[in-house]
Amino acid sequence: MSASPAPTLSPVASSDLARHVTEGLRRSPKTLSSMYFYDDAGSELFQQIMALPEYYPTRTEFGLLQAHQEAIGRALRPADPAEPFFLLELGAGDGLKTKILLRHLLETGARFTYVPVDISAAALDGLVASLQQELPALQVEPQVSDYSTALTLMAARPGRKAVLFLGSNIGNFLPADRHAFLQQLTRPLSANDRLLIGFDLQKDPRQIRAAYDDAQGVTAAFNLNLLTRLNRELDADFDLAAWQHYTDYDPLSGAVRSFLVSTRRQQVAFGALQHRVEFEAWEVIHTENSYKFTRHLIEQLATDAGLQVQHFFTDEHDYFADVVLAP
Ligand code: AVJ
Repeated sequence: MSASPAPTLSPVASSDLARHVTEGLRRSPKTLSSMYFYDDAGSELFQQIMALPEYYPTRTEFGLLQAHQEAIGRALRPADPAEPFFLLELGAGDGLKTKILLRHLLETGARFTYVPVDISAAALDGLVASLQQELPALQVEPQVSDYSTALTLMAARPGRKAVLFLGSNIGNFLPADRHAFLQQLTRPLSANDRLLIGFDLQKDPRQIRAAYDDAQGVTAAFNLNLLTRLNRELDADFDLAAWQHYTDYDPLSGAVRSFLVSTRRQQVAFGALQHRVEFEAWEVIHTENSYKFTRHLIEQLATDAGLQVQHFFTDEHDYFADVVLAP
């Protein structure tokens, strides 16, 4: 439903792909960032992932926003209806989940401006067009920039800002980076502002693992598409037949980790980088982290970032949480 997350406050421009790959494949273990999954083909595959029977997060968060729209709307909007009100969304994607809240706020007479933020102008164009169709009364100010710039610009304007970061995109950060991200996010905000963050919760480990290793192989194709992208954009010669998707879930750390596994010893040439990379048989490239949270971890994270948990909304199975935070 909602597409491409940019798991950093200042996403690296695509021209920096070469530098990122050079650096990441020199490391041990070799690493590539999940933010490069989302080229056109990758974004299309992510749309398919969200519709998979095993991939519960999107439809769970959708249902939970629907069930709690009134309470969430009340928690986000200013008490004084005359106060300017900006709803910022970081990584809005197709906005399917956000439309629930937007529609509800419009129907209850809230006056506000929706500010979807994305580094991709194309992604925002699509969203704005669909909003004009479906919610013609909505005031939209799309913002093509990194998250940090958008927040700083908006902070200078008077009124309540409610910042949405849905879909458990926060799970892509390593714990230390997650803390830094939240601190940067919070710095430009004032005590009158609010955050609404989506967290996927820890649950049956088998259910979590299945969500990242679906029977139809769509998630595998999504992970492997990164190599297709490197073949195209960096003139690499990855033989896709010699690579496998592998994912595991560690219930102790709450981390789902995804890997691309080299099934044989091989060399890969990067035409654009003028160098080769060696892979041992069964060596892996670590491509993604998708952390799962507990209520306790979320409260700890909030405290560490100087935030207060105001509301903790969950679905009936406690699969997912949308949390309202205040500085
Ligand atoms: C969009 C980052 C929340 O980690 O669950 C889905 C991406 N990766 N299947 C996630 C993803 C593999 C997704 N996020």
